[in-house]
Amino acid sequence: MLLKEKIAAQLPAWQARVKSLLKESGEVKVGEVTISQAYGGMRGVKGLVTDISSVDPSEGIRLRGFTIPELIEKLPKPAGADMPYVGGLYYLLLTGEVPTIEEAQSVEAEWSARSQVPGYVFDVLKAMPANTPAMTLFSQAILALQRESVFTKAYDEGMRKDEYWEYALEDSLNLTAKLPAIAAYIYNLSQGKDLRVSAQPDLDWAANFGRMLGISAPDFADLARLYLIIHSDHESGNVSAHATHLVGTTLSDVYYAASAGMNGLAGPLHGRANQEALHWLKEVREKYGRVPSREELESFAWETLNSGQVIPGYGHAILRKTDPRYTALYEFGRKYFGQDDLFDLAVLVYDVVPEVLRNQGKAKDPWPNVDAISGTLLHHYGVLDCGGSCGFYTVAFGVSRILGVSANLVWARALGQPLERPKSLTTAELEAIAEKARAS
Ligand code: AMX
Repeated sequence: MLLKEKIAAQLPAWQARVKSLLKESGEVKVGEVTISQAYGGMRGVKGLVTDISSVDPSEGIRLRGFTIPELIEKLPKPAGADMPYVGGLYYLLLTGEVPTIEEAQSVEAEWSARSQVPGYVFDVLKAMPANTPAMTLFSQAILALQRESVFTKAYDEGMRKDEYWEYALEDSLNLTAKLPAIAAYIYNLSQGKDLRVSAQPDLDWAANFGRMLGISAPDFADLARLYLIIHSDHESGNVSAHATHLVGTTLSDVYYAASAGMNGLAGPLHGRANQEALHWLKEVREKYGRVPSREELESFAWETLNSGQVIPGYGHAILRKTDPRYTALYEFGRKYFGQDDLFDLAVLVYDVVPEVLRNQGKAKDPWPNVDAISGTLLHHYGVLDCGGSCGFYTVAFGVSRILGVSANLVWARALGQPLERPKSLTTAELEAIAEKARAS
């Protein structure tokens, strides 16, 4: 398999690079941890490594060094499409090289060949009560598939350490290949339909996702490609990436680890913010019966803040400027949509809410993240969302995120990243450290 050959060829140089860095500079400090950081969600603690993506506070995401506009320009596209093959992005994440069209298509072909979802997975989902949250079903489906893990099977048979990554790669390919069909089944189930749609081999992974959701608008395949590219990775400290990595370090396989990551993505401060943001926009529209004036919107935003809630889709733990993923989706909507109430409202919110948040003076980042707008694009094409924790939109985010987090797992196993086990302290120990610092 092409991906395996590419990674195998790169691996000795990477292993030597990491070995020499650790040998020569292992004791060099990369930062200090303060008591605020220990108590404050470890913001800014530099304790993770990934070469797959990086997030600069002002510039936002780079995947293997490329910004989103660069990815759209450089990655190969299906004939007649405006947006690239997601298979090409996955190739880039895993190898660091921009693929040729044939290389991108080889990933798409791998996915197509591995896309059949075993019937028992659908049976598990179908057995759940009708109002089960979509993210619970998604995580359950991934966990149900765990019995297919070739990594765990090979481990049981005595696989060597230097073979771990090859089996992790097999698991990543096998799982990601099936995600569109699993997600679409969950979506259709939420609409009361027990529809098991198989992938169509002449369509790429993202176009298949659109087709399985039953969305026939021709531009939806391009939106799906863009959406599934931009949500794939956001360096390693975000909750879905970190949870996946953490679980993977125990040598739990890609299925166990990705399922854990999806449980983190389901939280309202993380991936579920995409649904929360859409609902917030719908509430605004419902209250005023139209797109409101700036003054009305400002007053609605203050009502939200004064009731102790966050404005979903705004703020970020790392970013300090508008999220480029927001910009990419905004530009897509501007290009493809005529008038669309919710999209237009999301754009007006961008004009009003940052100033409100600045005036409130709490959020370190008053700018929109990807979730402030992403729901309006899915909504535009008729992807239905039942709301709250039940909603499907976070599942769409998860389909993409597993590309990045599982690519990271492959490299974590390839570079022998060990069991993650930071040290915790008691409050009394922190007080003693503080006392000593005061005295000196
Ligand atoms: N609305 C209201 N208050 C906000 C806010 C927002 N959008 N963003 C931050 N704040 C508040 C925080 O709740 C915190 O309040 P507190 O002091 O009373 O606890 C204060 O501002 C300082 O927070 P921060 O340091 O700026 O942010 P953080 O790193 O602790 O949290 C995040 C980051 C994303 C959780 C936060 O900005 C937030 O809750 N945003 C809304 C939810 C959201 O959009 N999440 C999606 C993020 C992207 C993703 O993961 N998909």
